[in-house]
Amino acid sequence: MIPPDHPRYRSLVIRELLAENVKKGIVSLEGLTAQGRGEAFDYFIGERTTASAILAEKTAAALLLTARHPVISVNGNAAALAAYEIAALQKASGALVEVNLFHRTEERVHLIEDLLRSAGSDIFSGPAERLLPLSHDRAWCRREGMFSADVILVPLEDGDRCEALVTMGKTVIAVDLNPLSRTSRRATLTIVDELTRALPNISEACRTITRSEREELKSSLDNNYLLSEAIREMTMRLSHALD
Ligand code: PTJ
Repeated sequence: MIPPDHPRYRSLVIRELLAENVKKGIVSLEGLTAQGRGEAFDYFIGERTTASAILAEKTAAALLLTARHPVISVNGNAAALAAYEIAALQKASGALVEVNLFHRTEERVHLIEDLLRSAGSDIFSGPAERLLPLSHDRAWCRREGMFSADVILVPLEDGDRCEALVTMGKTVIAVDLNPLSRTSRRATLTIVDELTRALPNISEACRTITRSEREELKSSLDNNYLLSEAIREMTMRLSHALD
């Protein structure tokens, strides 16, 4: 039982949620380490959405809304943390939602699809093929789903697949609290923000940005700028941590 007045209440509740989802088979054990790494970077950024992350989130909305075939790729952590936020983003952006896993078993795919459906997403499922140029199981996807996507949103991605998707000519939007990760540096656009803060902001931008704003946001996209701003924010907070 976590007391609601605990100063780290939210963080502890999220840890418990992930641990419960490990027991259900939705989150992989490795997913807990990924969450821990994310939490550390979230401390550095002040556990808030920065101005540069807001810009990245609006740009993500512009890319999703103007895509021919946008896809949201979901893994175990993303489903456990943000099933409702994913459903809302699907509604706001019109993107397909498809499960893609690093630690892949058919059983996990079905459990995650069921969780997403129960939160309101329409899942693109069915038989997958080994279509992406990768030696691990993230290669499995659907031909009419992420294989054909032009814009793909990848929360908590691994660097290999991000690189493979970019090499295939896709526009890759990553959500990753670590601005130094290979994923962050390889993606077309990186949102350095916590997933449950980032997704509602992208949905909100999908509902509010105008057509001309979409074009402006796309043409001024500069991922190196966004990453260096995130690193600048973290450095600034670290250098004033004990003030
Ligand atoms: O469910 P599976 O089998 O597909 O496995 C998924 C994991 C997350 C285990 C897999 O993709 C993985 O190992 O990811 P990595 O390589 O640890 O990368 C996760 C990245 O996401 C790290 O850079 C973390 O800092 C970041 N991260 C973790 N939690 C969050 C986050 N970024 C945003 N929001 C979070 N909640």
